[in-house]
Amino acid sequence: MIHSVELVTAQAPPGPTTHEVWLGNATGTRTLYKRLSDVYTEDGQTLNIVIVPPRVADEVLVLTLESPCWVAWRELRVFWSPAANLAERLESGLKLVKNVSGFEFPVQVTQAGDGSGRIFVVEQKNSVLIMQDGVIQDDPFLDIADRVSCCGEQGLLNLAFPPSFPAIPILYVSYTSIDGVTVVSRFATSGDPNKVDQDSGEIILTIDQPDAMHNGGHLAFGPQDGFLYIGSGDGGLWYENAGQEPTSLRGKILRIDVRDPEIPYRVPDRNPYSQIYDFRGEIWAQGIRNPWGFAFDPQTGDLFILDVGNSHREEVNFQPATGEGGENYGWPIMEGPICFEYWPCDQRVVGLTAPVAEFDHTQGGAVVGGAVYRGSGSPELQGLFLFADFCSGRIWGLKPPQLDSQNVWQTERLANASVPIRRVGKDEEANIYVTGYQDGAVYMLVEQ
Ligand SMILES: [Ca+2]
Repeated sequence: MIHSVELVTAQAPPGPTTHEVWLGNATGTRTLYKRLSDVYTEDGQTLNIVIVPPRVADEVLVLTLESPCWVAWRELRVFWSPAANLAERLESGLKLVKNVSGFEFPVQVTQAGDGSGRIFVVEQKNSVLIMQDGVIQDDPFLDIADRVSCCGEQGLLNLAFPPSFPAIPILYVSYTSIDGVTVVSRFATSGDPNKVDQDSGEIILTIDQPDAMHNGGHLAFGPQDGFLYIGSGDGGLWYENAGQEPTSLRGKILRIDVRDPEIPYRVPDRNPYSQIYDFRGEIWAQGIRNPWGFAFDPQTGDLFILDVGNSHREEVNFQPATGEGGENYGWPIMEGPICFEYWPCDQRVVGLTAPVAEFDHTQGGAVVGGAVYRGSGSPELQGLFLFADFCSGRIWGLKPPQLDSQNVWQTERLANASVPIRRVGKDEEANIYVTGYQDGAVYMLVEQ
């Protein structure tokens, strides 16, 4: 229950300003609470807004409409008292239960598909830990502190086990090198299946990064083709055009064949640009900004790609399993359905693939994920793509049209975490887990 909000202004020069305060009601809609018109404000001043009567709200949005030159907020203080658990107000019938805590900046939860029951948790700084029967094992599975730079958006970012694991005991990781370069490397397990041979690391692909932002880094093997898919961010320089640049590996989804251990990788013949001059053959799809996750439906082979937006829209993109690659998801020409203000947008009718779901920043600030639910415990989740918002901890399910009575894409909020969520993943039994980035916990999504 929110009962007051204080705004400490940063402003130059002093003068009249106009603001609106909007409140979210925890069911996905927000309403205008108050408009403050032509109030005289100056730098350092505190505006006090009393909410009478107090309201249940899960977000406060302050919209500044007029100012002499610029206004920002040194602080936004929200005063509240506990209300009923907001998560219980959702109709999904799901909740998050803390499974294990004690991780440091966990950025991925995954499994090897080898029947061992192990859950692998990637810590952003440099290591991968094993969770077995709800207990974190003392010895790390992998620790490559000697070659990883962290943190922010950099670090040890992802781990993927190919379909041939463990018959061929090779696995793949992506990380930011000491020099700030994105690296995809393969490692072998040692004689101990719970331990990677630290010296076996072999770099197979590097992507230069001009900036510390937008590294992407997600890895996954296609369930039908066995190829390694790599999510590559655009590098973080808004004035570049990496997402649309055919000779750049940044701002793309890449697809490579890593099955021959004698070579780093091979470009599959059927990649859309493998035979086209001036295109990098590794490119599977382009027009991506910062894919903080993508996931295949293990049953259909369909691919869901998340893309973190700039200042307007968060996206979920979709490629059916029958697709042949070459999609252009728009960035930086478009941000979701909106023309990006810094690039000419007259191409928008030509060849761009729009997201199947998108959110403004009152709903979510950075989409992360994800996993397609194919478990047996929750029939209502069957075939849904589950993903989350890093900033608010909201977790959504995206239902494809063929599962919807109105034959349209539907998004439903399934649960609210109380902490930022950095990844959605699953174990071998297809149970869904999320990683709490700040509290270092792994949570399981369960029926109420
Ligand atoms: Ca897009």
